[in-house]
Amino acid sequence: MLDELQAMEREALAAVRAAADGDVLGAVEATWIGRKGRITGILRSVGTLPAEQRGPVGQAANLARRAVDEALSARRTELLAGAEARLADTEWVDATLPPPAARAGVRRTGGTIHPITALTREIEDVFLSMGFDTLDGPWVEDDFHNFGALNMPADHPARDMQDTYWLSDGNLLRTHTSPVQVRAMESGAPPIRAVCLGRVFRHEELDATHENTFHQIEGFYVDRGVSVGHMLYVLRTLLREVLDDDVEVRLRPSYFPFVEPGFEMDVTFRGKWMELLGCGMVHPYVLEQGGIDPTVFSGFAFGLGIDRLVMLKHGVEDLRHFMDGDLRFLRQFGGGLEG
Ligand code: FA5
Repeated sequence: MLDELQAMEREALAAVRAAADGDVLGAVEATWIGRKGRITGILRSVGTLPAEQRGPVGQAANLARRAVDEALSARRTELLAGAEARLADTEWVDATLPPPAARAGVRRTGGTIHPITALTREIEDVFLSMGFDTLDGPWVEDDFHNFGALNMPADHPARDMQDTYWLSDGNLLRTHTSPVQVRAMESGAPPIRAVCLGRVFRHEELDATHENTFHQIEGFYVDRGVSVGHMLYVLRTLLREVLDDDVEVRLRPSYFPFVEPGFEMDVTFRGKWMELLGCGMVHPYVLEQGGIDPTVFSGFAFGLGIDRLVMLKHGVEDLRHFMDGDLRFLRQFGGGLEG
């Protein structure tokens, strides 16, 4: 029996060495040390042997089993390394070569940063440098955050100023970024100094300065002793950083239910005034809705149309160009990704 085991071990090891791939190795394993393997069979039969043979045969069968197992693992590693080496030989690329189209004389272009994205990032940088946080808010809003908490209860006429896309579940696509003010006040205590930049949606009549999907930046600062002076400083800094010096601006009183007093800021564009933003001191009711005591704290807020600022910056006469996806138009803005 011991001789037979030795012969089996030799035969099994030769089969392992000769195996040329993983499938053959699997078959060799099954033949010799699998559940129904020949060496396994001997191990199972040890109990039926005469008592004096059990020890030596059991030990020899275990050793043979281990030797075959180790040889299988070593051969597997060897085959894998060989396969990887072959892959490296056949699939290598020279990453320093120009792409095939360029080699064939075809000019390939990469993408460009969209002008709205580029300005959004620029504005974020300006506010980060002034110590503001950037916040995000949901596009699908509820009535309370978009209107109610902003002092526009149901049936308030000011709701008509923002034609709303209502959803069948009673929620809506946010019509402005102002709900983020409320969310920020609900979740944090003053001082709160933050901006939110993002998409807003209105069921608008479209023209050169009105889109139905456009972008706003909401900025707000709530603390003790915040005044209109702070607001003007921040707005002036923003406009100075992103626009040319010669843009004329004017501030005029205006009405938004969520600020008191309220203003609008216009800029000159192509010889006419264009409304750029709404702003004012956060209404005491809104502070209360956000859980902030209006007898102790005050704040300013503003909401600016980013698309209109991009028009101004690049002298584009119609903001609808920005969203209609014409690559010939968008490529003019470069933005650093052109290939
Ligand atoms: C608001 O949306 C207020 N939430 C702004 C605000 C915030 C006021 C905080 C006070 C305090 P308004 O509807 O005016 O206000 O829009 C703000 C700016 O978004 C406008 O000045 C304009 O630049 C831009 N805007 C408004 N409607 C459109 C539109 N349809 N297309 C492109 N830009 C628009």
